[in-house]
This record gives sequence, C-alpha cells and structure tokens, in this order.
Amino acid sequence: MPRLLATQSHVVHGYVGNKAATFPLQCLGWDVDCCNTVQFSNHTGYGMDKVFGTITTQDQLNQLLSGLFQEFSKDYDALLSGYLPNAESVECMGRHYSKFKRDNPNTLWLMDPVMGDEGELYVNEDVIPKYRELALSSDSGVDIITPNQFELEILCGKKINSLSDLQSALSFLHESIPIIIVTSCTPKIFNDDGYIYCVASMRNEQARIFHIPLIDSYFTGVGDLFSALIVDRVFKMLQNESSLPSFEDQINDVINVIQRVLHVTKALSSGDVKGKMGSVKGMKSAELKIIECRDLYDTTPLE
Ligand code: PXL
Repeated sequence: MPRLLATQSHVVHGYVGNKAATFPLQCLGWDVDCCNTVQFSNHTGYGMDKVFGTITTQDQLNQLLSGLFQEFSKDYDALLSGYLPNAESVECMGRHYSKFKRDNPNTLWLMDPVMGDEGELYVNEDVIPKYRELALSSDSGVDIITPNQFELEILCGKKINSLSDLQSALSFLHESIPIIIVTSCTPKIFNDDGYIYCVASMRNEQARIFHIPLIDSYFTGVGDLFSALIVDRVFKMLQNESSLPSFEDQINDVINVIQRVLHVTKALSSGDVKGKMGSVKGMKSAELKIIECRDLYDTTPLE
C-alpha cells in the first residue's frame, strides 16, 4: 500500500483540506497520514467571524514533522501540502518537505499553494514570499503545483489577461517545477463565457486546455479534492508508465470525477445549493458530499 503524508487544514464540520483529501485517497488504496495545520470549526468561507478553533503553532508543526521524519524517514511515497495559515507554517512545512525530498528523491511532492480565490486571500498575506521561494527555487523539490489563476498570478507577480500571459507564467514556473496544473482560469482569457478552464502543463510539452462546464454555485474544498486525486493519478502513472492512460487522460479523468462529485453534491443537498461567501446556510448546503461519492474516485477499469 503506498503511503502519503498530507499537511493541510482540518475542519471539524465539513469537507475541505484533509477532510476532503483523506477519504478519497483511502478509497484509492493510500495509507494517509494527516498533519493538521489548523483545527477550525469549519472553513473560512462561512465568514471569519464564524470560524472557531486553533492554528498549529510553528513550534508544534516543527515537532510533528521532525518527529515523523525521524521515525519514518523513508516511508512516504508521496507528500501533499495544502492550506497553511501563515508564513511560519509554510516555511516549516517547506523546510521539512524539501529535506525529505533531498533524502528521498523518488517521493512525489504536490504543493497546492492555497492562498485564496477570485481576488480574496483566505490565509495571511505573509505566506506569499514563502510560497514564491518554494515555487521558484529548483532545489525545493516540488514536483507538481496546483494553483488557481489568482494564486498563479500571485506566484508570478503578474496579472494574466491573455493566453500569452498564461504561457509566460507557465514557462517562468517550469524553470523550477516539472508539472503545473492551473485548476481554474477565468473565461476571459479564452473568450468563451460558458466554461471555466483547467490548464495542465508538463515541462517541455505543449500545455493542455480542458473546458469545464460552469456550475452556478461556489463550492469550497474542490481544489483540495483535486490535488488529492491528481497526486494519486500522477504517482500511479509514473510507477506504471506503459499500461496507464496518458497525462492528458489522467487530468481529464480527474476533472470528470470532480464534475460528478459537484453534481451529486447539488442533487443530494436539501434545498438550493448556492454556496455564497459569508452565508452559513449557503455554505453548509454546498459542502462536498465526499462520503456519498465513495464509488466515484476509482475509475480504473475492472480486470
Ligand atoms: O479549500 C481551501 C481551504 C482549506 N482549508 C480551510 C479553508 C479553505 C478555504 O476556504 O478555509 C480551513
């Protein structure tokens, strides 16, 4: 059984961060170790005045990661990092993960630089230079990065208004990172309002663009589920090169799974699913139906 360490948020209620990633990864056959960077009552989209709980301090995170890596130092096949609330936690995760990668270069690290969406940050602003350091240094050891367009713009320090801006941003980041998946780009770049776009790019290959039909709601945790499913697919693709679908097919497959999860979430919610920032009722109805979707994650055909 492959083993994965996920360092990201824990919420008591709902499904973002480790709560969105762990169960699907377990369904896909992973032994998942979770290091929680915060323990919040619920995600921050409910409104900052409705989030209760604690942030794992730098000292606590440092103790957890150094202890883990001392005791199980060769054990992880994959590392996942997501929601980290401030500069100290990004720095601490980055230092430990980079050291682990130097000692275990075959381990796959997917770093989701979770900062915000649609122009709004949901972590401290001071994470920005720390994420830039990790994303722009070739020896940090990050293999895959999954920013949304807003996060990509922050990492590159430039707005993306056209396809050529997007291409330049990808080329800039590929100097340090082999696989970049931009999980959602605005339709503005592509001149077609009916879709959002996912752009997947492997270094030295033509980027692939995926059209995703819009669902009229705001779901939280989709990026966290996406990065979990991607790390699984890319890991299995690299392990088993010839017999599995191509990179493009793997991404397409993950996008299809996510679309199905969103449809099930909408269908099973009582009342209208209309996730809206700051609205408790709206956000609660848009919580991903992670458990109900248990049969959707593994799409490998039966032998
Ligand atoms: O999905 C990103 C995310 C993860 N963890 C927590 C969040 C959010 C987004 O709102 O609040 C705690």
